[in-house]
Amino acid sequence: MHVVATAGHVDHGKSTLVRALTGMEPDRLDEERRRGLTIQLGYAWTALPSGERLAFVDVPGHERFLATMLAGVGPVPAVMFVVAADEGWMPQSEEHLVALEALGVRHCLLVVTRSDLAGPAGAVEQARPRLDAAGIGGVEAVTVSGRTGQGLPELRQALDRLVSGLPRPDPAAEVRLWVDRAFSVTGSGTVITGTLPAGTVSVGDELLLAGEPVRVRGLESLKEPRDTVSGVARVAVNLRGHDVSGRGEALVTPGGWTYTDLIDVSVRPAGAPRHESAGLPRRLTVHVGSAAVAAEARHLGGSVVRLRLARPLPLHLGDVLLLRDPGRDRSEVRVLAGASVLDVRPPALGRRGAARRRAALLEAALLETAVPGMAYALRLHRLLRAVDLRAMGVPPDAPGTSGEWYADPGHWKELGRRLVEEVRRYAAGHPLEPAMPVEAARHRLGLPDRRLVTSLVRPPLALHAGRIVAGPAGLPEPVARAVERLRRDLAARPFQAPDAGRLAGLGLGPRELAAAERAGSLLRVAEGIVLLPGADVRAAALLSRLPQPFTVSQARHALATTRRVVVPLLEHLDRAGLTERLDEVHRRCR
Ligand SMILES: Nc1nc2c(ncn2[C@@H]2O[C@H](COP(=O)(O)OP(=O)(O)OP(=O)(O)O)[C@@H](O)[C@H]2O)c(=O)[nH]1
Ligand SMILES: [Mg+2]
Repeated sequence: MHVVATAGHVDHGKSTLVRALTGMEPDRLDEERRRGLTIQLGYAWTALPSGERLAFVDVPGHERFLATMLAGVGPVPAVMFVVAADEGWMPQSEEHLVALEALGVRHCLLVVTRSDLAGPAGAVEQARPRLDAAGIGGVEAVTVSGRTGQGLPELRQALDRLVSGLPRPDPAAEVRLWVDRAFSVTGSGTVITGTLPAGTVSVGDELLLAGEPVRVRGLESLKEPRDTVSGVARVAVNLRGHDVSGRGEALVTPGGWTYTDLIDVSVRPAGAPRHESAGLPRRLTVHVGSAAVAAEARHLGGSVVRLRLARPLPLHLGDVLLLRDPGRDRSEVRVLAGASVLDVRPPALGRRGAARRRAALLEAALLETAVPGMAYALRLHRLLRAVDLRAMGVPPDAPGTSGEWYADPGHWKELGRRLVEEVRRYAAGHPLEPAMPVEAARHRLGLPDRRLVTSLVRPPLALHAGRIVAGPAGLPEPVARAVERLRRDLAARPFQAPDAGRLAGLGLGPRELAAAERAGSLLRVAEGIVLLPGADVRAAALLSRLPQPFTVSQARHALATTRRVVVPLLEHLDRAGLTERLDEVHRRCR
């Protein structure tokens, strides 16, 4: 099924056409029929010659009902633009066009109606250049009369061509159903209706409405009960657990959207050149989907504007908004601009110049990466969890940098570099325990999760018992790796120095070991006997628990090692002044 909205000047014959095409009455209110004027959105549907079903959202043309028109068009991907042959292009034709331009609507059919009253040529001539200017150029034009029915078969064919060219929405997309009507039905709770642009809603689903959990009790599409409906579709949803709420709320997948009242957007003035130099007023109305929300605008720089919304809305990066001046003189076009969402979680702006820097960052990110995309989101936020990316509308499709965390590649590299620096600085400041606790490193780098720190540890850094040691700086990669392997052996058995065979196997000769020692990643107690830095202090601490004085053999047992290691180690401790040799066999700790 497909959904198409109408657009066009008041009284140009939109509802008459919808009625003629569907046999259904889009103007349901008595007042509408009495005044011959659409006030509320109207809904009607038909089957096209191809068999495809097409639903219309019929909008009012009167300028006073622009907000209603926007609520109808907002969630709909395609438009039937109606111009009366006898009147031609009129102010609300222009206003609706500017709105479509701002909303980025690209799929359109031009219908010149009331052709029983005048020839269509003039209207087509006026409309064409306007549509071209709004970026909806090259659309098909059809001439009809809603009164005589002339041209209606051709219009049906043209509608079939229009909908067959529409992009296929993803049935697995996150649901966001903007409510255009809500009412309570005695005995069965609340019913909301809307245009589902993509995704799937099923009976039993647990969704959020205005941020509150609700359960889908029943579903209808085009008045038929359904268990499940995928977009694009008109749907009526019977909800459990919510009071009737009005137009402009959205029924959404939990976790699928970011509820936010602060956004940074990129603004494209609509209907240029009229507004090119006008700038934006401070107070605006923001339209998205069927919502109309008051907002305060702050120009940050370039095309970037920060909007504070009067209430939070469920948004994604890349969402298209329409900005309207709520208080302008009626004679002016009141749609000011289209805007696309650049950030749904913008940071607070502090000192002078912060706004300009922020705008520059957003514009630079825009140049380098596509919005909305994961790379773009990470460029802005540097580190995000999978759940954050999903809520921003850029769900990850690959494993994270570190568990659920995703990092901007440039930022991650920089963090790795800074960690080496921090660990070296820490080691210099703590000669007796040079290994830096992971938590201290997390704090220094300002990271939100310890796991990020451990993922950053790679040669020349290494992890031992919750601490990070700085390994050889500038060692050739194979040597650094071999040293790292040794360090892992030693972490488990700190006084069992590797034997000559193991060292040879790892390709660590005297030169490599000397370099590793210089870099502070190994301790050489004698030629060919290497331990971890700090092993000597640790050995002395263990030996001090023995009855004093102690023998070489007692030391060997206490340190769980061999004579080959313990003799040179004790001599090293003597030299370091940690132990003192009393005679041929006895030593004591100092
Ligand atoms: N002669 C003639 N009259 C038409 C035709 N289409 C509509 N009308 C008349 O034009 C008037 C307005 O028609 P509507 O269909 O209500 O116009 P609309 O565009 O829906 O108006 P709004 O919803 O208020 O913007 C009505 O009196 C219709 O009978 C047509 O093709 N030929
Ligand atoms: Mg109408």
